[in-house]
Amino acid sequence: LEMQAHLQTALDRHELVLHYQPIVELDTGRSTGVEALLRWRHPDRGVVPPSDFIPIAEVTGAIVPIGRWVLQTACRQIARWRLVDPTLTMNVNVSAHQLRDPAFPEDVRRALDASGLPGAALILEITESVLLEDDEQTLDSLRALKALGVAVALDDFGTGYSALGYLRRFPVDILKIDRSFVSGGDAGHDDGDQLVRTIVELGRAYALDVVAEGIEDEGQRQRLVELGCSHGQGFHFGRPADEESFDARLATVH
Ligand code: G
Ligand code: G
Ligand code: MN
Ligand code: NA
Repeated sequence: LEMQAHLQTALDRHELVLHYQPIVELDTGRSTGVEALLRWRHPDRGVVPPSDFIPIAEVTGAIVPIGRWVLQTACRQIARWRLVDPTLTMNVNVSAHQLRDPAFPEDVRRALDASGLPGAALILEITESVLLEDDEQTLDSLRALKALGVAVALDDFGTGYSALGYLRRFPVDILKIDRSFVSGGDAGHDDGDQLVRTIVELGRAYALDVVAEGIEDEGQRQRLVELGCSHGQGFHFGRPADEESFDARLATVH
């Protein structure tokens, strides 16, 4: 309860920060963009991970102003990095609550406009469970986002129902293979490999990009390349870190 009250003021007190994790081309290691990951620098508890406070923010509705701040901040940041490499993209995680808000596509448009960005600079990550609710408002919002040129990625893909029908009904552009099949319990086993293969095939069939999450070592990178996966992220390429960290990475390759 104390955390709940605190969350309302966290934004005003500048306690929320975004960390960024590179997303790379698996064969060259070149960064194609970053995923923004929210952190709360709590005055007493230290850094609180989103899994500990996003669920609370969803219940209280604080996720709406927080989500707006995340979008604005992430857009401003990628606009700066695109001065160095104009092809870079920004992935932002979006919760079900945000997507059900009819004002959400307009929030996205405003954030893009404020930073002078084309929609193509932004990728929104949603989970399959959002689509399984099969809500008309969600479909409307996804269509409006598509009209802006914004791409949609299915996060943690492979852990839910993965009903193919949803891939046809909803405008989705990218599948992010859940890390449990990459470096988790199923990784390196036939099951994990077969699932990666299946998702890569699915990507080909539906013209979707595929990104592997949770790549932690060179062996996993090589295996994913063999399985036909083009892009990935994970501790092997870079942990989520503050903006200076990605500044430095860009400076060394440009
Ligand atoms: O960084 P970490 O592993 O703690 O992230 C845990 C989860 O929090 C991730 O699944 C991610 O989707 C979610 N998350 C991270 N940042 C944001 C954000 O800005 N908004 C929302 N809605 N979820 C986020
Ligand atoms: O659910 P989502 O995919 O948005 O969550 C991303 C989370 O995964 C981030 O919080 C990040 O800290 C974590 N993560 C990123 N790369 C790796 C990795 O290589 N290994 C593990 N175990 N976690 C990772
Ligand atoms: Mn994500
Ligand atoms: Na994930």
